[in-house]
Amino acid sequence: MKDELILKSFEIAKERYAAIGVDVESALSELQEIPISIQCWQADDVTGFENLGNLGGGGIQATGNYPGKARNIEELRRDVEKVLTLVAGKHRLSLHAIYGDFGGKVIDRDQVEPTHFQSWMQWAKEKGLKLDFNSTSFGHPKSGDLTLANPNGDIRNFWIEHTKRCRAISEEMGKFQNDPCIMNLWVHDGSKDATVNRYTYRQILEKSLDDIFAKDYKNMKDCIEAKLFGIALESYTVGSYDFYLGYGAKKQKIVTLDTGHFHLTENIADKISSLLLFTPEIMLHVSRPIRWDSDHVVILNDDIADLAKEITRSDALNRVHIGLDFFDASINRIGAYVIGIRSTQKALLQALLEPIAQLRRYEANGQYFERLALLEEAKGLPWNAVWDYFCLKNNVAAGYDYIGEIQQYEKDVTLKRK
Ligand code: RNT
Ligand code: ZN
Repeated sequence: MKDELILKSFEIAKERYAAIGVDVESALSELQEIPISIQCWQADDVTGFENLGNLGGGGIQATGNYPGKARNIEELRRDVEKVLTLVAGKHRLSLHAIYGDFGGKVIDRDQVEPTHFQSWMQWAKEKGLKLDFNSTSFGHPKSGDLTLANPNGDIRNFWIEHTKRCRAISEEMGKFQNDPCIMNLWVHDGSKDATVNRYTYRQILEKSLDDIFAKDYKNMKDCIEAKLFGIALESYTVGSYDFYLGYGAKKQKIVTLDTGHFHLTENIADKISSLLLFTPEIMLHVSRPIRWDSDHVVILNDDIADLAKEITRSDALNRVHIGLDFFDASINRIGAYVIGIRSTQKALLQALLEPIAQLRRYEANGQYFERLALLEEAKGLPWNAVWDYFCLKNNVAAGYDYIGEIQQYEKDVTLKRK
């Protein structure tokens, strides 16, 4: 796209927004500072680099076999570096425990240590990235249907040990990067068919969590992620939303809202303002469920637009961590990342450009026709001209210019991976 055209459109957009009381420059500087926590697992279809052989399962599944997935740490880093050249802003990378630098050795999950992530920390520092972390309960011989909620003490303790170690790793990451590492805890625990022990498993999970969280850390933050159901675990999920909301409110832990983990018509955006009142912060896993928790690439749809607006309307950008959680193995994976990250940023930009002062005046006056009319008209304001300018200013491809760059990378790099 021609710079001149972007600049011209931007000047007009700025005037249009100013007329409705919106300061475009301050929206831009806010957007510049919002980090997106990028999920490492889109690059390799959630396989990881353990030398145990990922068994899959655990209620999740990447579908598709598009060529060129990252097969090792070097390839994954290179892909992420490419992605970063196509998105503006300073971001974070979210690692799962199975992505450690195990140097060809077999390191079981109850043996993971900060040293296995040393090279990640170093690399991230060089790239200006901060790291986040996740314990990994799936894809392991001991995963089964129950991990932290397992009545079998041997299996349960194995996973408790794993999760404790993941917290210690997160603490080291946080210390190293001088910024708290956000550690997400999600376990698939549940039952395919009717269970008569709902209470028992939840009681066990609560105990396991208490044990895991017993140690206080300064450089990491804990998040707990609920889910409606997993594949082959359709009837019951131990860590349901009620469970983690209750636990989070009681123990002041961050609840992770994954946009694919609710009934499809449930409004996730509406949860923001409630959680902010009762839990310290919020972690988001932005995803796009199609008919189920399918983890499609995030696009700029109403769900994401509403979610972003609820964050800015609550003035909570500093209390909501925005992470992505999609993994589509059926399309170019670099492209998947770039679309998902940029769409999330677009939603945030739209939210930052909302003529909120005027909308609130209307509402205070009981002028509901006017409020609805402005909400509708705001959708058509030239936010996209502001977006293109944001890209230009950050020296990344504006508009659809990134398509060609990704095609080139595919030709030069990913298609050569056989
Ligand atoms: C699964 C959860 C979880 C995972 C990642 C890989 O349904 O959303 O967050 O997707 O940890
Ligand atoms: Zn998730």
